[in-house]
Formats: sequence, structure tokens, C-alpha cells
Amino acid sequence: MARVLTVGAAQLGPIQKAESRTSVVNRMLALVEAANDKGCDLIVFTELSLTTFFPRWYMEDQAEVDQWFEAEMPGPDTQALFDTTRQYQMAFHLGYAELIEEEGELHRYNTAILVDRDGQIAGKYRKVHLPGHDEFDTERDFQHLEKRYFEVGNLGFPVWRFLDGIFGMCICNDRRWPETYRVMGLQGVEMVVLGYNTPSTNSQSDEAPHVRAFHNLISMQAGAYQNSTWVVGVAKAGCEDGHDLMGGSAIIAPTGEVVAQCRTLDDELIVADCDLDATKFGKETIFDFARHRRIEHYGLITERTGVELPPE
Ligand code: CDV
Repeated sequence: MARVLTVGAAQLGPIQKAESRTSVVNRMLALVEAANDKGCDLIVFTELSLTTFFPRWYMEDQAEVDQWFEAEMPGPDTQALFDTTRQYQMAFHLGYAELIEEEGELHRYNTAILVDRDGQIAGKYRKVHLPGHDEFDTERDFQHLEKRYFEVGNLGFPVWRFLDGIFGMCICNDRRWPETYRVMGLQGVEMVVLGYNTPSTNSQSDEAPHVRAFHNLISMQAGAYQNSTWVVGVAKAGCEDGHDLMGGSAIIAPTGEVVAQCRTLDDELIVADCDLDATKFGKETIFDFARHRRIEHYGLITERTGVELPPE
């Protein structure tokens, strides 16, 4: 049987600091309605999708920090998202800041979930590659304090059997690392879904915005091609309280080709029919890992070059 999923990538425009979660969820519900009109099986939202990208703000008061986190999922503000998507039998992917008590201690993660057509959480991922710094940095044009507010994710890069396919998740900075895709690729991943909040400019250099947009796409396209998997990358875009975020949300085929891409820096839905069986060709030919990977030789090459490895 054909395994074609109609997938919506639901880019969000800017969320100002003052915007309430209710207002953001209403915007997301409008995108769910649009996705339902287009027959979507799955809608993919972005990283930290319920609030402004708060790690750009330096905070010392833990109570102030915690107002950006969700202690429940679904919670009072997000229940409507679960109810509406279930009514449409549409699965979804959502990124949020997770506050959780485990073994008697509070933990904070940059988290994403997969929710099935019946509104059940089927998978959870916690961001591993946290960018930025943990103290106020006077050298930067603006702050990026993910290392201050989140712990490194402790769930690895698992994959899930979901919607007739094999799904994986990662979050924003993770998408730049080949290991992210490879670990999931080795488990046979067929679709990687991810969200990102990426500033249009570099806070530490004059890197051009078009180069940054290029790095966004090249990372996801390479990950898709080299692991023969679909990649759905969804931005939060536009100007949040004076801070510009890039857009460019894209649905990328296992060939590495972009099949749909957002044009605006606003709330925008793009849709593509994604054939999960299209992952087979690459997995059975040039990227047939069982036949062609040469793990033993990767070790030999490292030894022979005599290059000192960087510390862990
Ligand atoms: N939210 C992110 O992880 N952003 C990073 C920025 C800081 C470079 C990214 O990789 O897009």
C-alpha cells in the first residue's frame, strides 16, 4: 500500500514578548484549519512555538524564567490544539519549553513531541545541541542563553513508528550536525521533523543573512540526502521585539531537493505529498549502510593521519 502522507509545515511569524499563549494557539489553530482544508495528515510546528524566543533575554529570577515553560502538556493553553487536531484526525509536531519534575527534582528542557491522530503523545525529544552561552555576554549584539535555561536533552535521538512510517525529531541547532541525522538514519528514519528559531544575523560577526539562509538549507538538504529521508524544517520567522529571525521553512525530499518552501516571514502553511517509499531508493542503493559503510576503515584513517583529536 502506498505510504503517501500529506504534510503541512506551519511556519509561525513573530511572537512578541507581550503576546499571550492563547493568542499564539489561536494563530496555530488557524493554520490547523488551513491544513485540514488541504487534507494534511500531519502538521509540523516550530521550536518553542508557544512563546517568543525567550533565550534572547537575560533573566536571573527563576520565577520569571519559568513563566516561559509548560508544566503540563497538554495544559490549559494547549488543550485546544490537541482537541482540534484530534477532531480532524491530524497528527502534529510541537516544540515547547518543558518544565518537569523527575526523581524529586525540577528539570527544564527544550522539547518537541509527536502527537498522533487521536491526540496521544507518541514521542518526545529533548534538544541535545544547545547553542549559545550561560552568562550575560557583553561582546554579543544580542544574547542567546539556551545553555542557561535548558539542560542538555537526555533522550538521545530515537525514532518512532508513526503514521505508517519511521519518524525522528531534532530541534534547531541539532539540524546543523551530521550526527543528528546519521544516528536516526542508522535506525532507518524516513521523516525527520524539526523546528528552528534562527536569528537572521550573527550576534558575534557580520556573517551575511543570505549565507545564514544557505547554511540552514544546506544542513537539512545534506541530512536528507545522505540518509535518504524526508526532512521537514519549520521556522519561527520575522521580527520579535526588534530581533529578526529567518524564515525559509522547507519540506525536503530524500533526494535532498526542496519540494516546498515558505516565501514570507509570517504565519504561512506549505504543503507537500510525501511518499515515504521514496526513501527506499537511496537506502537500497548508494546509502545502503549495511553494504557500503566501512566503519573499520574510518578508525584506520584517523590513526594513520596521526592528528591529535580534540578533547571530548
Ligand atoms: N535556536 C537555535 O538553536 N538557534 C541556533 C542559532 C543560535 C545559531 C541555530 O542553530 O539556528
